[in-house]
Amino acid sequence: MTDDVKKTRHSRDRLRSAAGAVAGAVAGFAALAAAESASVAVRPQAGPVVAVGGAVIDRTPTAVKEWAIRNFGTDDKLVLRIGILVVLALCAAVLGMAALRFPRTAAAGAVAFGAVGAVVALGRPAGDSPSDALPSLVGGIVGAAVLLLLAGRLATRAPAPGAPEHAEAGEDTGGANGAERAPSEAGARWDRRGFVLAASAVAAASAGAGALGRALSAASGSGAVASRDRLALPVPASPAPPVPAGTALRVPGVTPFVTPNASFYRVDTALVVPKVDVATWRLRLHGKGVRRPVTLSFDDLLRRPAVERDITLTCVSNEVGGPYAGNARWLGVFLKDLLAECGVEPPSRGGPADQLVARSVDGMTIGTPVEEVMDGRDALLAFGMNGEPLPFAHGFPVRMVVPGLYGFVSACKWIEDIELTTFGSYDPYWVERGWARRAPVRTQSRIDTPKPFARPAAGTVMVAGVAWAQHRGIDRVELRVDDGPWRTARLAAEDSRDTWRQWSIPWQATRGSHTLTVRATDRTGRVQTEKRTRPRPDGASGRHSVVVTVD
Ligand SMILES: Nc1nc2c(c(=O)[nH]1)N[C@H]1C(S)=C(S)[C@@H](COP(=O)(O)O)O[C@H]1N2
Ligand SMILES: [Mo]
Repeated sequence: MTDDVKKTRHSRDRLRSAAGAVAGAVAGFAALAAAESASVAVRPQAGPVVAVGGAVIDRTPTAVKEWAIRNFGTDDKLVLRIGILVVLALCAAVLGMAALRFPRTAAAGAVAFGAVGAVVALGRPAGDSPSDALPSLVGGIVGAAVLLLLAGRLATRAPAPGAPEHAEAGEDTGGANGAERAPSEAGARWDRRGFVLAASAVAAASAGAGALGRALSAASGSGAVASRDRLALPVPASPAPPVPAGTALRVPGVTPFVTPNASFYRVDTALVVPKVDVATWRLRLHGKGVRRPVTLSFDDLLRRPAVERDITLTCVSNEVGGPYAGNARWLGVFLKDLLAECGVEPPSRGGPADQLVARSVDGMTIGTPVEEVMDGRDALLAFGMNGEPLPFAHGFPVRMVVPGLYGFVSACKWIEDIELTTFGSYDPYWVERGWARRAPVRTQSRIDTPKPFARPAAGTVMVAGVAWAQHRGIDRVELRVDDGPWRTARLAAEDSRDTWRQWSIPWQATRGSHTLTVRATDRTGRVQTEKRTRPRPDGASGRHSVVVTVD
């Protein structure tokens, strides 16, 4: 054999391996399109990407989760999805190359992948219906079929005696439905044109199925969407006290006093936002010391006096100076009244339950101290947010909001169950992952303007931001420039002790680089600590600093 012929064969083999990888990728794409379309018929959460993604989220070590939130912020879910797709594509390519030699084994591998997805989907919260296994199984089978089909196009056949060695295209190689084939033999040929045609056809069909699936899934939540559109919010029997004049300072760049729904931060573990139809929604209240357990419909809630309150919500994962805080006008009903009607007593009056565990339709569990919920603060079962029904992303139709507690111990979205229990006998989701059982909001203050590394001109620079210490209230905010003295900022009027306060202070900026540091004092007289801690387990502490260069 001449060197030239060897080289030709070698490159032909390489081309065939590459085609194998492409076959795998196409099969993977087809599998995914089939599975995701099938999930429309079952439920969106049963799709393999969402199911596996959810399982990954639940099993990710907290340190990695914190790192992801720090680096990707609310894009973390997108990054996770892309990561899953990349891993899937790599595995598919490997299966495709394996299919060159062992088509049936590779096809079995594809089915096994589907089976793994099915098991994961069944293990997801609310994945108790066997139909949740369907999308992944369909995907696995479609993937296997496509793999066999394309491997057939790639199968080689020894040249007929006397046939020209380099004839490659235009022959029918007969498919891979025969025995496992031998590897590329000397002078072996494969059906290049047939492969390209088949692969393109499958890819096009998958893209079509994927697009159709997307369109259908957009339509599938339409019952819930319509129920939200139809919802007329009740007029509050107890309206929010009028917001005093002067809660909003006129300083460009300061965080607005009320956070519009569209820009309200979102933190949750849901890869697909649950879309619950109000008509079928129920809330069950039961457990230790509940003398009269109830199951309420949305209409039952509407029959109770509606309460409207301004409450600032903050996330325990927020780093010092971070964005996970928002202030909204919530509309709902008092949770304490409902509990009292069901015969619940707080622990201070002898009630046997000290923890209230809220469960959501997506299986989240959030534990809140019964004492705090019943101590007179405005703990709400909320259905309205800034004058509209809760947005789906923020918990439609009903969520909890408790002033003074971080969201992970109080603000269950898409709530469907409340169980009275004890801290000793049950650890909810975040506690199992190393977060605190009890977590009152820490006093925090943030510099919104100037931004880090801004280059303001020398002269008067307005420094401004917000400070919060929900349910205690903010009494003072001070700013320090470099190592200078603390100077008291002007505080905007207080709406309530459950809301944040804007602050501002003019600074005579001189040329050069300067560090601005802020600290707040709450109504108990405690100055925000300078001790820096990470968010875990019960909220970041420390003071926010911003470095600017004055030109
Ligand atoms: N069902 C459900 N509720 C949830 C969560 C979640 O992951 N799932 N996250 C909690 C956390 S950590 C916070 S800070 C708040 C955030 O509420 P938001 O997304 O409306 O701002 O929701 C809480 N309620
Ligand atoms: Mo949170």
